[in-house]
Amino acid sequence: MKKSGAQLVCEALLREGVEVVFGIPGGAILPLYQTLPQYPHLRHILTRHEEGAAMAADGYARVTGKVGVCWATSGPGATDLITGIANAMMDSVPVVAITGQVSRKAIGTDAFQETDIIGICLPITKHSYQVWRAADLPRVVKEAFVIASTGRPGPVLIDIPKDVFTEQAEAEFPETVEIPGHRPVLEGHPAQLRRAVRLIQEARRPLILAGHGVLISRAWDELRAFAEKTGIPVITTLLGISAFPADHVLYVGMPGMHGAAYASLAIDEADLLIALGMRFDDRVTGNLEAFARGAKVIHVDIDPAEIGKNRKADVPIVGDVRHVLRQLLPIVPHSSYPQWLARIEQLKREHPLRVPDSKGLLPQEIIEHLSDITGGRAIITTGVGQHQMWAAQFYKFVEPNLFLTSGGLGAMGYEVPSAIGAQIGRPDKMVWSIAGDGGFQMTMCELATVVENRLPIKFAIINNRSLGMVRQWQQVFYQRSYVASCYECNPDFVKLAEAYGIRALRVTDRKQVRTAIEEACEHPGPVLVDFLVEQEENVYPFIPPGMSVKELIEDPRLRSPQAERML
Ligand SMILES: Cc1ncc(C[n+]2csc(CCOP(=O)(O)OP(=O)(O)O)c2C)c(N)n1
Repeated sequence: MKKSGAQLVCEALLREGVEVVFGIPGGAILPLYQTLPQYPHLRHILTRHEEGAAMAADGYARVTGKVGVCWATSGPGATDLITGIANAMMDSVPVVAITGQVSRKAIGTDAFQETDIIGICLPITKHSYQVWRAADLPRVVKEAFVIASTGRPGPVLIDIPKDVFTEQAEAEFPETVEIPGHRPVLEGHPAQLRRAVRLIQEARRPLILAGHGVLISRAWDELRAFAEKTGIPVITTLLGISAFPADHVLYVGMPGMHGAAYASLAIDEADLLIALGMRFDDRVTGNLEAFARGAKVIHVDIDPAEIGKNRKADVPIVGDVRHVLRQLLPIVPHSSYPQWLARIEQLKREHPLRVPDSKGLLPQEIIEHLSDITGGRAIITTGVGQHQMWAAQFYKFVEPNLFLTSGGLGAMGYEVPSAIGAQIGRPDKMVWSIAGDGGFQMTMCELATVVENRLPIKFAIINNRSLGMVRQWQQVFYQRSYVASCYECNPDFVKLAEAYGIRALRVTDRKQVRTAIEEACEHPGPVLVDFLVEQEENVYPFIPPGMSVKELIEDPRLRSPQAERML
């Protein structure tokens, strides 16, 4: 039986197990929209901006481990998806983005709302398709899902001309597809595994560096078993946070530019790094030449291109972290490193990460209370900036896969839409969006999406009336020359939330923090809390870009004459 291209797309998506699509309609994609009523099991979430649709699909994918789907019309609809697609690329998140395109005969004529979205997206997608025959749609959708979700995950774009949506075609839905050149290696090579075990046996001060790959491959149980059997302490990168429980004796913390000083110092003293699904990003390493000079490296990654890219690996292991850990578990020795752990404890005592004294309300204490009240079990999303770093430092995640943040791209505006995707993917979980007042204003139009879909998301605006991280850099590197970083005009976020029908509270004093958070947790619907915090608070510690742990600036209020010298 012949079907329209639009019907073929919907059926192919349902066959991939898709339950929800985020998007906004427009001329070129209208035939697909008008077909939706025939497919009631395909839930459509109408966002208020296409960036919101792409980032919600990303959040949904991260919490569920499934492919997130978003779509948009041609031209501006498609270009609005770009930040979300780039974000999924940088953080290896499986997303399929479908864009409507002008009709085939109009392509290349600068037609109304025509954009070469394939050309634009080439460097920020794993793969891109433009489909010229409706009959190809089932195979293309199948391939797109395979490419997005296997190997190192990432976004795939399918661009579909309007008249391909309406074309009638007879088509088969393939069960499997062959994609030339796409053969992800899952198992580690046995000889390399044996070499890794030998290095582990020789090490005196080993560390595990757990990255996003641990969460992507859902290897948190294996990681825990591996750490407990070998006795090796665990450091998590920003995107690896919540891959290992923060209350575990072997947990050290996050290293790097704004990581805990003791985590960076431990790396500096380590003699072996077991890097699992992480890529030695510059925010972790700082100056590569000075990074972990005394350490050998075992590097496990599913993407062979990552191994040796930034840091030479003594033992490269190409494979899926979960598979590799399962292979390693029976062959690694039972061990413990009491002296090494004692040294790390000493570093923690000497370089503490704690809320400094202050008269005014501090973001750090808000996050500590939030962590305490939610028991470290809420899903936390953030934007980018100071609040993101404080959330990473002060929220103690005790369950796996709870932290959603824009790590690679560093895209402000991620905090609200990713929370929408997360709450739809995990309706059983409490979701807190920790937002900067800057980033929140980039996608706050999605509050309407929250209300329309009855999502009980809680928003904590860390309101410093500024682009805090920029202001901090201006303070440190540009002698307090605050150009365009302090807001003279912010909306009244409480009234704004109320305008959307969201319950809202304002907190100006530390005495109100706990009750406000408790009230928000107890309320069955969405709640926004506007926390008015100190404007000039800084994130510490701070390793300036390109520098090493030797140049680490610590919070002058906590100690460190070195920090005072630098400020
Ligand atoms: C889309 C986007 N534009 C600009 C930046 C550069 N940038 C990084 S942090 C930051 C300030 C963020 O301010 P806010 O969201 O209020 O968070 P805060 O740092 O105050 O916690 C800016 C402008 C960015 N990361 N993303």
